[in-house]
Amino acid sequence: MADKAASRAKFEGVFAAIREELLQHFAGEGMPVEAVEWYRKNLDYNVPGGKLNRGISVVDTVEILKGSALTEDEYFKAAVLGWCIELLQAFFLVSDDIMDSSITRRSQPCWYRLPEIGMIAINDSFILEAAIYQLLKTHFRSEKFYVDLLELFHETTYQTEMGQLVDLITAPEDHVDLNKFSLDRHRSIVIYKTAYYSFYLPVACALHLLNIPESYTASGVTQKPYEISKSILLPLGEYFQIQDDFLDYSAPSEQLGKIGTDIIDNKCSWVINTALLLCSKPSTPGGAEMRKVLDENYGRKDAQCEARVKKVYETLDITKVYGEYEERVVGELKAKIGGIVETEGGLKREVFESFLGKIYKRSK
Ligand code: GPP
Ligand code: MG
Ligand code: MG
Ligand code: MG
Repeated sequence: MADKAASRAKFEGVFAAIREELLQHFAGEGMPVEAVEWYRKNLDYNVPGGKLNRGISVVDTVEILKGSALTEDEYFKAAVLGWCIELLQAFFLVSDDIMDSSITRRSQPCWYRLPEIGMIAINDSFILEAAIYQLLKTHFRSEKFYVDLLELFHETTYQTEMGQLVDLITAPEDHVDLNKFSLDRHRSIVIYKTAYYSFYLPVACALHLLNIPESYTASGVTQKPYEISKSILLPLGEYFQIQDDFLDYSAPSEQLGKIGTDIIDNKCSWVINTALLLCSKPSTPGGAEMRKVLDENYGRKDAQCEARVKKVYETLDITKVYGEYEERVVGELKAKIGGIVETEGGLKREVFESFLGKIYKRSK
């Protein structure tokens, strides 16, 4: 496989073609030039500037599973699906930043924060979502897996919205109650709001593109590739969102490209849940006092309150606890991946090793 920078550059090259295709169709509907330019700016500002892990994963997974170089057409189709996932992500992030009152994203102001954009960002996020189905129709309408792709994108969107709902109602702006939080609640939030679309979706897209069925028998073994992928990718996605939560607290914003808002936003993050658990342990010196500090300062729109919460996190050495969690979960994931039975034309362990390699010890 090409090196990382080269594979990113090739994938980015496809974006230009996709953008022109979307804009041409939009202009073809008779939209005024002003609207075409608005749409162009929406796409350029919100779609290509991230890590592109999700989109590139579709291409990587198709390459690994095929086991030989892709034809130009195979590459292009995989890349279109990859960009559909990046469009889905852009739709989520533009709207998530409004809901989370975030300030910056990908080292630039959030789209809704631009004075000329404001709440038009809500409609812009809808258009980013609609672009997915426009692309799927243009490129996959005649494939027998077309309906599978439509259902996959619709279901994944719904799952993410379910997770977002639970994330938001667990973090009301005007009523802080840390008793509502738990690591179980956290798990259900993150599996739904992050893991399905970030991890299962790219692999499921690749499996459909390669016409791999839901279930088949090879060498006398019944294989369920989608189910097996899910059983590894959902816990992997949980680990990824725990990293996101930890970095929200610990990483400098210049490195992260976004300013953490979880403490101020009263979020049910892995960090606060871990802190609450540690405070409740009789073996933690000063646990009850620290719990009181958390109760009085978490979720307040005040930088000093935020600093007090961070001080408790430091005293509890959350960074060390996170490091231990990371080693434990990576060991468990490696064991799960090692248990995959590889068969001709089916899943390969390398698909999952590649995902794990991309996120292990990430710092942004
Ligand atoms: C990430 O949560 C979750 C999403 C981006 C899904 C949003 C879903 C919608 C239906 C809008 P986060 O708020 O922790 O992400 P970040 O830290 O990047 O803001
Ligand atoms: Mg957010
Ligand atoms: Mg959010
Ligand atoms: Mg976050």
